[in-house]
Amino acid sequence: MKTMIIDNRKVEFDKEKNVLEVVRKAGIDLPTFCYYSELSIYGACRMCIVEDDRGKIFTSCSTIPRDGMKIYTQTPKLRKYRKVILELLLANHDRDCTSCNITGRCDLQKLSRRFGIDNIRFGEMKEKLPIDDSSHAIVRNPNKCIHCGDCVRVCEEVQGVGALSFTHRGSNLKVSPAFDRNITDVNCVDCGQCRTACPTGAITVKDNRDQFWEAVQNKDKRVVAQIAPAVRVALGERFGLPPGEVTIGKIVSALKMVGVDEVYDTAFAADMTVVEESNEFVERLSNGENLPLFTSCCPGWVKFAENKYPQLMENISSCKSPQQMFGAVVKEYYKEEDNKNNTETIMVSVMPCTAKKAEAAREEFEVNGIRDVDIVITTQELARIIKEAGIVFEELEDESFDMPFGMASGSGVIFGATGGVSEAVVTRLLREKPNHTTKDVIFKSVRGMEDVKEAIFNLDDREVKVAIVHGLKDADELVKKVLSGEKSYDFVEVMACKGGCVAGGGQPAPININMRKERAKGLYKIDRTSFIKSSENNPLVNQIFDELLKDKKELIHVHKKNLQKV
Ligand code: HC0
Ligand code: SF4
Repeated sequence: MKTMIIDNRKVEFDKEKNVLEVVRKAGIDLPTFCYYSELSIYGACRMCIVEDDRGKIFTSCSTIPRDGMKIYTQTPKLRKYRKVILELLLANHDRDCTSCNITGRCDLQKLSRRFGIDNIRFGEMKEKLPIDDSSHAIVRNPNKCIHCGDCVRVCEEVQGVGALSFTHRGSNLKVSPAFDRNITDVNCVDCGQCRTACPTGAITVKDNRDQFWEAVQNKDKRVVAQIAPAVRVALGERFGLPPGEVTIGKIVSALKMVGVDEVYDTAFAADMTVVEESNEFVERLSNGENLPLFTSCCPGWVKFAENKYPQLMENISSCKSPQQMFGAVVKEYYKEEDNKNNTETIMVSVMPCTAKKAEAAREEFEVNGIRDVDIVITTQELARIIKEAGIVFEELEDESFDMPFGMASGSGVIFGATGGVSEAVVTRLLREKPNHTTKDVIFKSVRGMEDVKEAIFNLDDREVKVAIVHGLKDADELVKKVLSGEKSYDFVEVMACKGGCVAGGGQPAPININMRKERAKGLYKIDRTSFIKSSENNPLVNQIFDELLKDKKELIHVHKKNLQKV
């Protein structure tokens, strides 16, 4: 085992890829703005500097650890340098902290407190730059940017989109879309992954809390909420609970307390999607058309495909995503009553995803002037609503979902983790053909965090090949292989964010691999203990198909028009 001496203590190391990781292993929280273990090393913020025994100062994130190395993490020189870096950053930073969207969670604010920056000796900020709030998903405030480049690298290296880059030079350096355009005028897919990496308030989630409060406080409106699968395993983190802790009963209680009339589970609509999408899949398998079938439930992926692969539009399932299906069904369910009583039903979605805000706003999700979904709030916004209302979340009693849409299968819940949609569809198809009992093998191959997963099963003596990919850069590579004929599949599940919705752009952040795994584990735990295992065994879903949707299947389908191409 190799060793280093850190602050006069011997520390063993093995596979740590840089000095910073060894220091952190030794239990010392070295500050950084621009270090993410999953991204390339940029070494720009210089907060992670250390000093060696000859007085040389260097960045620990970009230095490979060597056996016998002797370093110090807290010396008078290091302390002085870190304070100057912070002062310089603050001098160029819009310091309206009291009204900042992420006050209390901002790394610049936290480190300024930690290093005791009580006054800033350097001049005032230059003129303020315009805020870009053109997107439904995110808001960019360049006045709060510290040029760490985290958003640029996530968008390029993980998502393969490259919507953001460094522009201009010297003191005019900034991060923005090319030619200073608005984010909506470039190929951004609204995934919000840049926001999960941003250490300050330079990129934040678009805030729809005001619309939420207006709706719940209007007595003429019936406010119906749906809660997405992944919210229940992450919201607790904002209240001190560990990632993966299931808090769904408390979430229902909290929504009721703030005035929501009816609370349902998006997993119910995920069950509907499983039934409808597997019918569509079996039909395509039998006529051999438009294969592979690509899933349609992730709006970040759908927009990415529209921008880059318009030729795939016929391959993407025509099923609406569960969010939109649920909205359409609830609005239809209450249509007559609302018309008779001159009332209005408002559908609020609580989602882990920023792209769901943009999805809900798309032109095609409106039937006869009625939108499927009216307001989308993220896990983050719900946490703030709960805090604003003064609710002590940790102490809430559990409440159950309302009826008639309050029952979901375990299959519907695992949609929130990568591989979940495929597992649910395969479960359904195999249940109908009980002779093909290779289930265990298949399910092991669809779960987990590998970048691309594959599963093969037999259906009516036909071999069916499934691929699962998460993170758009990996999805892009897989699509290229499919289009070139290098790979051949029948069913492809794509989720834009690494890990699936559990790591969506609206979840508590920053998000690391351990959090993704723990949140996914929480969903699988619900599946294990759920009363209904498979979507087609959900009696309420069957009733909706037999009655409400009997001659109205078009309500849960969408024909993409390639509207958003840039
Ligand atoms: Fe997901 Fe969904 S699983 S996309 O990740 O399909 O956001 O959690 O709600 O719509 O159900 C997000 C999560 C959803 C939808 C479902 C799907
Ligand atoms: Fe890139 Fe996603 Fe951020 Fe858009 S929302 S800039 S696609 S990371």
